[in-house]
Amino acid sequence: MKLYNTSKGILVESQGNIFNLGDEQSWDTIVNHDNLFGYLSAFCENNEAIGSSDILQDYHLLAPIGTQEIWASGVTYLRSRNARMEESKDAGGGTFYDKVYDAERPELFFKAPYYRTVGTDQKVRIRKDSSWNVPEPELTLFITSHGKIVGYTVGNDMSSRSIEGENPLYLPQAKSYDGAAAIGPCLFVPETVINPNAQISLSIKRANEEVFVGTISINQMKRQHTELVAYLFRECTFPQGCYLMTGTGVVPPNEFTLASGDEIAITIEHIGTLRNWVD
Ligand code: DO4
Ligand code: MG
Repeated sequence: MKLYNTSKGILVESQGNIFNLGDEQSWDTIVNHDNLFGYLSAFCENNEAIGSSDILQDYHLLAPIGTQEIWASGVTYLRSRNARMEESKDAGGGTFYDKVYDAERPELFFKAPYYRTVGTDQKVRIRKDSSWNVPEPELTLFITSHGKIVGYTVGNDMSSRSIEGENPLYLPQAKSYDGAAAIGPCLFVPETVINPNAQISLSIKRANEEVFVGTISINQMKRQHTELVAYLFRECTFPQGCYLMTGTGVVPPNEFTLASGDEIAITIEHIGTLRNWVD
């Protein structure tokens, strides 16, 4: 089942049909159900579909978010650990990233509030004071206020590698700025957990030519999703639930940096494609 936030209301896609959840409820109240799959299934059973999945093309999709915060975890894949060690070796980062990859406590950081987040087909940004920029394609969890993972979306953790590599203490500036987070195109709400063999793929095009492509399977992640959530919820409450990006396992080569106009497409099996352009 998939939940879409659109300019004309909130839609559910179930078995090839689209249902409209109406205007009475906000995104925040709809998604914060510990049994979101059961809640949406009951809605679809008791209401008429407004059409087949084809009608989605007539809607303008918004980011699947209300007032939730987006958090992120890092260095959860070996590829990310190696890339960070390399970029920050002059700042002594070699040992920081190695340690966090093996430590019991994961790296968690605040990524973005909803107003710094964009949806599919919108523009992401690179910082003007940054010379080395990449997208980070990440499976993103939706967690209810009780700490239950009930959905998944595709996330892009836009990052400045020059700022992060200069000094690990600059991480918040490398990661959090206007247009640094993208999520979408929908919230995927399965009956059980997402298939661990699901593939994440990243394609970057410049003037319609593919300049980078990479894939990783989510089962290559070092940590469990529940482990990340347990740490995040230790000392933080999230009245409307929250999003958590789970880290990247796809990193373009060091000589690559994003440019204005680049098209970034991130696809996660079962969820869909998040497509953004660099401003
Ligand atoms: O510590 C740096 C950020 C790591 C990150 O964002 C990732 O691994 O995805
Ligand atoms: Mg990341």
